[in-house]
Amino acid sequence: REIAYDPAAEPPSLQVRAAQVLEGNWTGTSTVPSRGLYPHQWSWDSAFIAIGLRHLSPLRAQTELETLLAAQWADGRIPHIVFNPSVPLDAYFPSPDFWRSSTAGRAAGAPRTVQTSGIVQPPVHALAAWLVHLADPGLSRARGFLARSYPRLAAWHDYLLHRRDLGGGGLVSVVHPWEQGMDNSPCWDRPLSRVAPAPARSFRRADLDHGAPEDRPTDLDYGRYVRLAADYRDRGYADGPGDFAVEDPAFNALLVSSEYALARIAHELGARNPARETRAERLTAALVERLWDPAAGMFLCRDVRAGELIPERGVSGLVPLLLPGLPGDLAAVLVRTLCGPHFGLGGTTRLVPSYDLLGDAFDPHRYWRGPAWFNTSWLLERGLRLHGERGRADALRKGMLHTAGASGFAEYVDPYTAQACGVTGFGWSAALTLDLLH
Ligand code: 9YW
Repeated sequence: REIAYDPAAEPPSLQVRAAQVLEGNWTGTSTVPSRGLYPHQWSWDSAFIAIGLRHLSPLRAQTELETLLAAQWADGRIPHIVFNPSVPLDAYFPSPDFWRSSTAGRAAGAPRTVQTSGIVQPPVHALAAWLVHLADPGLSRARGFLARSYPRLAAWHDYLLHRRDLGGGGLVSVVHPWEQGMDNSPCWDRPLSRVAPAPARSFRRADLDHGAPEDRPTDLDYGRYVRLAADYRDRGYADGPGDFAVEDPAFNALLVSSEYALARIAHELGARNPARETRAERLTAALVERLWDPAAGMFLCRDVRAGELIPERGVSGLVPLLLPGLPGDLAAVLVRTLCGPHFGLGGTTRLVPSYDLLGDAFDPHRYWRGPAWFNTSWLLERGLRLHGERGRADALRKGMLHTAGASGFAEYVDPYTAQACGVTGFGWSAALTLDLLH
């Protein structure tokens, strides 16, 4: 008896499932992180998404970044959210009527035609643009993709380096936990404790319509996020000393990576700019000087207002492993910390937890207070590979691919059990899976 081949009986491959997530989250001009929870365009999500999308459609990946860059402010900042006008106002909080970019952000040069937030997110964009270009250089050249993106990316980096060096030591400060992208990391608890929260009744959280409250930030966290953002808005989004200013290792390391990428882009365009490489090296040196903590065996965040390092081990302090210019002895210590008891990689964990397994504030389910995320694991996989740790990089890659499929491309997972937390069908979880498969 012949057994008929029935393709429908075959479960779709991981690659096909990841592509389906990106297809479902595509709006025509960009990709939402999540249809329900995050129905607009987010800045660093789009950069990670473009890195995966380039394997499916280099054109869509270019478009993703171009849509984001089109919302850039005249002062150079790339906003952390670009709002989709067809999504109802109450679908996400804080909505455009909170940020009021086109009025409150007028002096800072907010665009008139699109509504955006007024804060920023980590600068992964030049790195993404370079990787997207490499996926199809012919198409990229024919469309002038790099030629059109380069001035915008350069202005973005200039904004960060000139307007955001609030500590005066050559590093960029974030002025809101949402800017760094790891919203409720225990690293922010101390600097945030100085911020008077906005009353809970003064706003309505839309995130709780989609996520379990015990997987999300608390109302007190949100009160402080709202206060900081409203104060910034009421100052016309002008940069200067505020209540919250933190130098973060991941944010600055991503800027260094993107500076190297920008140097390659300049070279490709025939506009060689050696100053860029020097800038990346200077930033790496400042990172080591200001944020390295030998006792912790990793980088820590600096509370600029208090003038001290914050004694909490967050995954952000491992991300500088990504840097080619990192002194070799520091890279070796970082790998030891990553694989030691605080992060457990290869021992108790298969993906990198967002926070110290042994820390007092550790919680395996609450957002950035312990769960493992795909973007940070992807960055560390690259870092391990760069520093010759091939076996560990391969194991992390394998753990990520397995977990991505088993969790339905979860937003984040319990670092011990890999149980899915937050939403599924999450944009960068699917995109970075695709990237690892190539
Ligand atoms: C928010 C979209 C964003 C990510 C952040 C993550 C979360 C909450 O979702 O932010 O309302 O912006 O912490 O890193 O970019 O996926």
